[in-house]
Amino acid sequence: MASVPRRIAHLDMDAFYASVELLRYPDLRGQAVVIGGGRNAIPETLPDGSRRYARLRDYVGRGVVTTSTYEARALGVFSAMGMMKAAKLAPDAILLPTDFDAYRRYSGLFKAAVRTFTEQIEDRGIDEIYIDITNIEGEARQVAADIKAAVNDATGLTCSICVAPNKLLAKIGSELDKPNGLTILTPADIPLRIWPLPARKVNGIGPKAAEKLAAIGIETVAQLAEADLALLQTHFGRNYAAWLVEVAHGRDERQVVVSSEPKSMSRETTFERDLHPRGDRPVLSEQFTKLCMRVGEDLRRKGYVGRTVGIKLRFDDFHTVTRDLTMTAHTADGGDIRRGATECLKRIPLERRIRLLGVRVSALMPAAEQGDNPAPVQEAFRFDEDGSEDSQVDAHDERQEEDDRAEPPA
Ligand code: TTP
Ligand code: MG
Ligand code: MG
Repeated sequence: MASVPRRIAHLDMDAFYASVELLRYPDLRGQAVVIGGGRNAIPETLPDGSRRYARLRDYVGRGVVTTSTYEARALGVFSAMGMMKAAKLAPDAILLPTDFDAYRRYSGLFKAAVRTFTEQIEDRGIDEIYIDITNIEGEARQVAADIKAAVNDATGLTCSICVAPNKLLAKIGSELDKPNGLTILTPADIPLRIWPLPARKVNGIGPKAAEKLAAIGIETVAQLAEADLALLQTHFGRNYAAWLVEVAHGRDERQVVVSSEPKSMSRETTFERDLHPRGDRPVLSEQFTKLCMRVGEDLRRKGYVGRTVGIKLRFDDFHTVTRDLTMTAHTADGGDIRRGATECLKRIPLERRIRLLGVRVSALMPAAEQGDNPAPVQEAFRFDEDGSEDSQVDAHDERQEEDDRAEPPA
């Protein structure tokens, strides 16, 4: 049975962090702006209401540029460049601090806007996704235009989209007409639009492989497409050589992998020595607060809010008890989580030393889908049977040990 040709879109936000900042500082539109400063790059509001911005030339330190506006790129300033080096190229560029919470929020907003078209979305990071639009009715160009409009309505930001027969081409294509690009690639476009590109534009050909390719005279995708398979095999091994030939011809069968939503997020800690519920109360209380705050940070970093707070206690005899409480509204606030967790804690008789303490928030939803809900108020308590076993951790749980701190996503 002949299968329907797939239509895979890759969407990538334009100058993402910088564009989010311009929503907040619209007076900077059209200027060279660089994101990556610390606290001392926070703009100063003058008595007359105008703002004074930090300039790149005043920057001292070892920071790197996270991103820059297209105006700054025209001066040679790009992501990952050292800020001092960037200052030499664009001394008058405006410098702003990074605000990951804001970028995460807008990331959630644009993804939620795309989800109104389809659930067939693969999350590829803070500002990009693959979308399988095969089953969305309409011309590819129209579907892409509709998605771009929905993203713009939800965020005020522009993105670039390429629709292609597979992920490989869609990813390459979304860069071709940036910013605000809308690109359609068919197999017939490969010689004209893909082959002239440097080989490193292919996702999966990293700087090292590109260097090795250059050493054997292969700079462009076209040269790769013409290369002798045996030659590639001697330099790259059978598998990678075979893959190189496939990608040079724009072939890729990978499916869009729909990202599963986490069911809960939790933090737990096992104490170095078992703690006494009264004698060690100050330490316990401090650890308890810390866990609640950490879970709140995890939720905010990943862009979720949750409605059910749970705690877990393991005693020195390894007996484990859990309790949870559902609140009236979703939250990602450490203080709210602590209040809920404290209610849970009150329901556990503390008669033995404590070995482990854990805090979990479940009943999650993306923060972007939360309206302006009122602060959560406790509504009802739900108690597990006394002496219940450690609750099963769901396969999708974003579970992290206390000392295993994840870095913010790049
Ligand atoms: P990109 O999508 O690579 O870049 P961009 O959105 O800024 O610009 P473009 O229009 O070319 O897509 O990365 C998304 C965000 O990730 C970017 O705004 C900042 C951050 N980032 C870093 O922090 N360090 C980096 O080295 C890169 C490349 C990006
Ligand atoms: Mg981008
Ligand atoms: Mg990107």
